Amino acid sequence: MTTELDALVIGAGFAGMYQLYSLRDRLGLNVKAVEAGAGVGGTWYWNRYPGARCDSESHVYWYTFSEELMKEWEWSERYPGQAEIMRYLNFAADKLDLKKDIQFNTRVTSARYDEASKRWHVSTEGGETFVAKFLVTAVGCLSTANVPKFPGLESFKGDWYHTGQWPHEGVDFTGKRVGMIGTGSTGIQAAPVIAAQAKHLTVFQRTANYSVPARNVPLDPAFKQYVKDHAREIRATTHETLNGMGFKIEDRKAVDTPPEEREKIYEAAWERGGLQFRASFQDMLISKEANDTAADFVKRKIRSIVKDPKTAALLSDIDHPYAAKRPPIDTDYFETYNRANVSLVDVKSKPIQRISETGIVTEDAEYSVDIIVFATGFDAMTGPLQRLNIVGRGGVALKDVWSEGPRNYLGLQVAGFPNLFTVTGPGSPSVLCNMPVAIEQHVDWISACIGHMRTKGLETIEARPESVDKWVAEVNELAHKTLLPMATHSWYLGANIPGKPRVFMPYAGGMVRYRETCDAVAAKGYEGFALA
Ligand code: NA7
Repeated sequence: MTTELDALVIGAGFAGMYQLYSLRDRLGLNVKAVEAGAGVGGTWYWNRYPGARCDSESHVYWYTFSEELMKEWEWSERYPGQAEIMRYLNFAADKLDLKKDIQFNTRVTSARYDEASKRWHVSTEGGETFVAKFLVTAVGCLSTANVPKFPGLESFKGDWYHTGQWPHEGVDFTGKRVGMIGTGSTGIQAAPVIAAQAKHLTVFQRTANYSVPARNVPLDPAFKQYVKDHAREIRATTHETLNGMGFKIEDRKAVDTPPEEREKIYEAAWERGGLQFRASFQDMLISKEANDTAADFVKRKIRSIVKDPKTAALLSDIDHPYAAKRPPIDTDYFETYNRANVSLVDVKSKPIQRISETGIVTEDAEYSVDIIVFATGFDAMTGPLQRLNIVGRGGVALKDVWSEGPRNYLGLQVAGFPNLFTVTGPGSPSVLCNMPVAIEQHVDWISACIGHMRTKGLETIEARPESVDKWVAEVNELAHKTLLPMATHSWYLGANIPGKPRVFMPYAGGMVRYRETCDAVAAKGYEGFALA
């Protein structure tokens, strides 16, 4: 079956839903979205692991393009849990009447640009074809699960799961010995919840990680009312802050603050909890000396919480600056190691070698487990795009154009791939920003661009190769003005996937500057793009 459209959107998470709404209801396009899952939700549809919760506070983790939506929805907790986010996205999808234009259970297998007709031909696993003038990918940054290729996994007699492909019916850990590999944001959220149920939890840690308490609480009625009354101001704040959050980064510098005062500031931030910890000082991510003060504070906290000195030493032996990798926030993560049924295994000094029929084998021991949980992250940012098998003008594949790392203009368009837009693509703030804010900015820009083309009777838009060269250089330069590339094993750099080129992928110049750049490009008639 072939369906002809003005535009096809791939994905029905936060990004795809808003893109569908914008193109359909604001521009009046004939548009559909296709989605691999059986429902809306994207990342939150797949990541149902125990403890899955957003690290952005609920009053900034939603759509803000509609005051009506903001006033009608009420979050129940400081940080929204996975189930509540799913309820929210279903509420939004129903309210905007989106589901009738989303084809679920539909996985895209390839997308090819046909030069003669100037149309994208998109094929699905079910054998369907969509032919569309515009193709917008809204596939998320963290949707391609990374299961390390440990030999022997197929022989494992127990059950194993990746956190990003969690069974909808849940997993019962009662009476089970569980081995969990990975201590990123996911493992840090999951460990306390699994430990509370399992007979024993063994955590396999390769890189020790910082974490700050989230201090999640139910929201009181006064705050809920405040959010309703200040919807507009909340949106404005998220547009003014570096990372699209609801809090501002303090002006003061850690290096200029006397140690005693600095300690009090960190202590207060630790008590308040959340990602705001990194906003304590403006120099935290640009000066190693400043960062060391934060790193030292968190390491001392870890050692004060964890009672067993050997475990405490392993957990606090952190080799990268604070927040150079995505900083997790947690509920009782370090406290979990004080439970009698939890143990930590260092797989940095003694790496995992294989999986046996009965468990996980490291260089010096075998750990028998009934269930393995892979909290091993994702082929981030480029992975979700590459698995679409996109082929542009002249039969050139995206995988070849990006063989040495992602190359695009504004994180939005790739040279040689006309009328293809990538929402929160590499080279845009995306994962360094509160995602819904980054998503709304991209969708608004893309929609305005398509609207402009229609008004002017233009057929195609394509990033110019020289704009791509400049943009790639700028993204790289901005990253290297920060400490972010110092976490040499982070997924920001693609370093978690063996063989993946090491290029710092997100735009580190902040959302405000990025928004201004995109607006200026549009105002100058889409400078740097070729329009025909
Ligand atoms: P992350 O942050 O990529 O964490 C994955 C974890 O898994 C991390 O601790 C890895 O250690 C570990 N890992 C990966 N491969 C292996 C192997 N082969 N052996 C041992 N350990 C391994 O993914 P998350 O799902 O936690 O978080 C992703 C994002 O989702 C998060 O940042 C938020 O933005 C939301 P490593 O550090 O590579 O040594």
